[in-house]
Amino acid sequence: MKPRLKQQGMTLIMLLFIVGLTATGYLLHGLNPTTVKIERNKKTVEALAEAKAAIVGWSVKNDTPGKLPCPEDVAAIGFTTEGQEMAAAGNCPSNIGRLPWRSLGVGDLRDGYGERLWYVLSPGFRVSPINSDTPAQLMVDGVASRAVAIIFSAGPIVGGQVRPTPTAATPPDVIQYLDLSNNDGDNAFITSGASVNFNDELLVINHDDLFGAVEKRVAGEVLNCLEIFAATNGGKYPWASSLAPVDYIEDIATLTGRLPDSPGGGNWSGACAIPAGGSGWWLNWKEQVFFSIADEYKPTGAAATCGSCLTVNPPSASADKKIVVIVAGKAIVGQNRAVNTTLTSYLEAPNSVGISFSQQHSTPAFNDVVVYR
Ligand SMILES: [Ca+2]
Ligand SMILES: [Ca+2]
Repeated sequence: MKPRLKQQGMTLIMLLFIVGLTATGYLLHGLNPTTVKIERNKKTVEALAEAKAAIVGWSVKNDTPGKLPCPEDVAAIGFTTEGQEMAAAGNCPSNIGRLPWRSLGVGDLRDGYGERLWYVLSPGFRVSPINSDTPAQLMVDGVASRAVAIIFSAGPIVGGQVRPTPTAATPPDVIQYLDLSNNDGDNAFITSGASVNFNDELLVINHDDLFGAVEKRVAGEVLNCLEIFAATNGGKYPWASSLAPVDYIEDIATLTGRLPDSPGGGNWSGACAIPAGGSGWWLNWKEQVFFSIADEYKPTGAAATCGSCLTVNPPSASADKKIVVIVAGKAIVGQNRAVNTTLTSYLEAPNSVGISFSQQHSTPAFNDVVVYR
């Protein structure tokens, strides 16, 4: 090889070496501990959010709206049914355990450390009555009634934790995953602690997260039942049951009140979600749901034109609504549900007057869920 060519060859090798070093540098930079931690945290945050949406969705679609699933059935670990919830007609054998990912339809959901998520539900969300006034009983960081459920990412081991591969015979022990007072079996949880013995990440499902969605479903089911009734009754709706007494009997000439158990003297349609005789899941809700019909669409009305119907403002000042359905939401400050014979115990102005109505975002001072046609 000529000296010049040899020199060029060496230069090329040096160049490749430098390029290689630079590339390795980028790779090392890509895997630096901070970046890895950010990626792990991102995956954990996404998994927690997906689990939360799935739990709320499960409750909304349940035959008993507002009910929460039990944790994982540990007897199914290692079997094709792994990830299903504990079977329980009423209360769960345990309120804390791993997320029942299969029952929730989210796949084998893992946090940023490859661990399955954990989950705890509040007492009171398995056995009727379950409705807007069912209180959240989980305390978080000393705040009472903070959560109806909590989802946890356990993170890697801390302190003296040991995690053998879980099996049905040796199910995962909460003490080996959740930390400090999060694993002591009571209803109080914490979101932080000294890093040498605490690394749990928590996502809370609060009362509004759950019931904001559940109440919309209930309102929709009721409106659907009333629409089905009208479709087979000349476009006209049933009379309401007056506020007092609370008997769910249709009262002639009553335009605003609760739903009667026997509209028009019969049952709600089999195509509608309210069971015959006003029973089943509806028992949990019927005291908290009201409706109002426009005079034109009462049983003795003409059902011809909405010249002067009901107003729901916002969204509109037009008196063009045939029917309004309102789910009360939980009692707000000043409302006493023990007094169940007056609208003001349930609804906020102007809905509490029962003549004209308003649809608003939920706030501490207004939480009626209003739907209409
Ligand atoms: Ca932990
Ligand atoms: Ca209300």
